[in-house]
Amino acid sequence: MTFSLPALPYSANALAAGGMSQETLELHHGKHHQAYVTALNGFVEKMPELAGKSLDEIVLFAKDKPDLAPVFNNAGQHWNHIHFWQALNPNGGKLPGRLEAKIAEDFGSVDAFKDSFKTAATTQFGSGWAWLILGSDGKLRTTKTPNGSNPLATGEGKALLGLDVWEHAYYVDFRNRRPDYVSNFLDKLANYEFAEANLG
Ligand code: MN3
Repeated sequence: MTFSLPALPYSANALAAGGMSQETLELHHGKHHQAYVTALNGFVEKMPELAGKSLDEIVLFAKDKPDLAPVFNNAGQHWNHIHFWQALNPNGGKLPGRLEAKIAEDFGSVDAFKDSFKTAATTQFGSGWAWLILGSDGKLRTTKTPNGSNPLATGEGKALLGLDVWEHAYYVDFRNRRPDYVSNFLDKLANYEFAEANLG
């Protein structure tokens, strides 16, 4: 199976008013994400053990295998970015009722959830991701993963909402101010309808 770059579900300038510029989106989607897809397809072409596997299957097959680290990193980053484009919304930041009630139940309040997510996102040292996940115990929690890893690979739970905290995601718009990028996401760009749909 070869993989392809999905189209953005909105125009490249659709998030600018919400704080994510067209320059960031064009670079991030057209260059960074495309590079992960190209590298992954290169591995699939030359490695028979990857042939016919879905993206999820490649992530799970390559994890924890040191000699397959480049495969894992690029497959994981393809998986993560497919999620990420859907986790953004030009009219984001508004919590639908079912998710809001579940967040209130499991975190105590929406503010407590946001604080928890911000802590995960800002304490991820170096490149990685912050996530809202649904654990196998049925509870929501936040977590973080380094580099190209994700909740599928760690087995921690189902990814509901993920935020890219690699510098390429925010340096054009927020320079070194990762905390501001995270707060802006939670308040203006987060697609909580997508997160709620992922609850199942
Ligand atoms: Mn990225």
